[in-house]
Amino acid sequence: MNHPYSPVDQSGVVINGLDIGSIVTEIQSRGYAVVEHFLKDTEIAATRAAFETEVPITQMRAIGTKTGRTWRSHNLLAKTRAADFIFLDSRLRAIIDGVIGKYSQVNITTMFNTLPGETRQDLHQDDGLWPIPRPHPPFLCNVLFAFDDFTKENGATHVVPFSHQWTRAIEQDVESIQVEMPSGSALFWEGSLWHGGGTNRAADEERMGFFISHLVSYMRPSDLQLVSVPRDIARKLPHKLQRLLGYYPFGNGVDGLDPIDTLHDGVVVHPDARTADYWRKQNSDAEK
Ligand SMILES: O=C(O)CCC(=O)C(=O)O
Repeated sequence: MNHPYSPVDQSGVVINGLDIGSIVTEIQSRGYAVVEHFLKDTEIAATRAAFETEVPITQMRAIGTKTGRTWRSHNLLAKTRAADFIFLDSRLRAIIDGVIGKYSQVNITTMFNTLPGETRQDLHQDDGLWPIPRPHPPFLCNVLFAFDDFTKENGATHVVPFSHQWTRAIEQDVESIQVEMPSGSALFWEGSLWHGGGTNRAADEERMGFFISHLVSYMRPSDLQLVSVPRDIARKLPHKLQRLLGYYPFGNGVDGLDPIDTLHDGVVVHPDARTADYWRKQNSDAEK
């Protein structure tokens, strides 16, 4: 019998006309799969409007670029309710279940907007954050929704097919392909796949995407310390013991903040983050 936390066999499963089993097989074998028309135009428009007005953005630099021309906003589930329906979409859930198991958890939520002039990201592996020797079972499954058309011109994501099975260190000069896809498409990949955003050479086209990373449920304490120890107790513990409970800055922490600061002040949105209109004005002032 399969372990309850293992990937679910989705062969033959079809949801709303989408062949989930084939997509899972494609992700497992090639490392990625594209589903066009995953989101409707109306859904994209509504979510984009919320991302533009409700979601404070930090100008965090993309991996391997120093231009400041990628806007990023993490911690979206704390910032807007506009995308909840996407997380809960039964097709999305079934694909993730098929790749990493049905008790997965949200790892990262990011809205990003790659502006004209952004340079190419380094190829990277999203599961490289964990020092786990390769090959290993898949433990991350990620999806990137295209809000704008992704084209070679505006920097469509580079992927290296089959690289999720490779055990060697990433080579930046390896041949890659750019995944061009129309707005509303979903690009899924297994966390070991070598990939990265491309150069945005377009004169005036932004490339907005919405990224959700899923992690297996079992990479966490069996007694969930962060929830089990009430915060008013945790706040009074020695610093080292707070770290041991899980209040440590791993990855992006809490919107780029140290979780131990959030434990004390409750702040979950980076104080430098501003909504898109602020950054648009900054950019246009800088161009004058
Ligand atoms: O820009 C893209 O298409 C991919 C983004 C990405 O992989 C990242 O920011 O880590």
